[in-house]
Amino acid sequence: MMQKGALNIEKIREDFPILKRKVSGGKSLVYLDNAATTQKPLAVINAIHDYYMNYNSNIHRAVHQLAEEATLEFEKTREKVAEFINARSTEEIVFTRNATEAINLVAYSWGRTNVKKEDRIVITELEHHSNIVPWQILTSEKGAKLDYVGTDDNGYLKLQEYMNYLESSKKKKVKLVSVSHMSNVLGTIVPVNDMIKMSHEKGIPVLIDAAQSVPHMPVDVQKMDCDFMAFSAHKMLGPTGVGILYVKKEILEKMPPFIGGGDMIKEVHKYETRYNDLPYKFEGGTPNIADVIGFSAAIDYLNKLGMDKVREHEVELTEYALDIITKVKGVTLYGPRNTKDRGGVISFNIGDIHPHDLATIMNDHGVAIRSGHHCAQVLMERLDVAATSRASFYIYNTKEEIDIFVSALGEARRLFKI
Ligand code: C6P
Repeated sequence: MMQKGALNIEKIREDFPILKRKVSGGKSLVYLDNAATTQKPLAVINAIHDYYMNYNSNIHRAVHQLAEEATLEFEKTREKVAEFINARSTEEIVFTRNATEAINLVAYSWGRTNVKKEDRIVITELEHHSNIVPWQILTSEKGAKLDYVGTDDNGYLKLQEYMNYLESSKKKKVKLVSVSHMSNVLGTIVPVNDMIKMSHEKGIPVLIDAAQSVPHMPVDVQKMDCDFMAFSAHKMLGPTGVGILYVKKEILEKMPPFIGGGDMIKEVHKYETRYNDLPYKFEGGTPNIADVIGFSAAIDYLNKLGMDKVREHEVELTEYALDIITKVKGVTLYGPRNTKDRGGVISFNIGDIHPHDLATIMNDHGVAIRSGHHCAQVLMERLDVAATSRASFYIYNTKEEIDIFVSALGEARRLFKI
């Protein structure tokens, strides 16, 4: 279907072979689980195929032609990532396995050096487990404490609480703020620019979990001025197994290594090692070469569309979806209503239908949504629910697909007599 708005969806869909497949006994696939992972365009699949077919080799080591070609392509991705988020240099871009590992790297390396007994780390009730558990591990090891900024009933952060934590930072010794840019459950876009400014006024560094923002809107780390940022390639058309950690160079220079081994060293002697330059010091062992190279094609694809257009398309879809879902009897919606403050993620419950039952009925209609706690159990407790259903959109989704999704919701209501 030709969308009126920002992107040529019909053309985009041609690039995603998986969208042509049938599921659940011949139904067209309606893929609305993009916050979990996105589908991959042919360009990404082909780039990985090309690497294995034509220049498979380890990188940064040998001088033979294949190794040089692989190293070149791998490092090209780093340049593209730096450009995509406007980092000052490629030295600030560390490849990890995923956003989770990127946050753990900071907790392990920076955290273990800088966080001491009685110190505080400020996070929020919106966080994914990846931005909670590493800090729990660190604070329990160090005898430090975690503080949670609460959320109001509309899914916004309570900024006064945040300010209170910062105000009392002298007494409480806040060492780090770590916050999600966009909630994977509520869709809330957090005002990180203001929060970073406030935190920096107190000399406190900030980590941004951008797993749900970098794939969906323009993000500029220099404008934002965050100190650390983590995100995953697989949520932005790229392959699984590639995460990105951005760290300001002056901070990364002072961080001890995370994983010791090959490639992260300059010289190793019996009892001492000289570490490699940035960012290689943080990339011990053979990395995920094929998928980093595949990620390059994903960045090219998004750049061609334009991230402002990606955001515009998702706003249009979200507005459309919110408008009709609100009218479905028995629906409870979570998160901000105003699309200016939220991304293309819609969490909801219908009557007392268990989200897993609902997702199963959706599946019978070919509609893939996620149900459960979404790795955000602290937020589930705050919402006072065990689970929600969640539909999440991306560049290839259409209003027609949202109609199919909503009509399947109607079917579920009829089945459960709601
Ligand atoms: N959220 C979801 O369905 P990884 O798994 O490391 O690539 O990403 C972790 C992560 C971190 N922060 C946020 C805000 C996230 O949404 C995620 C991943 C997926 O919501 C899988 S649980």
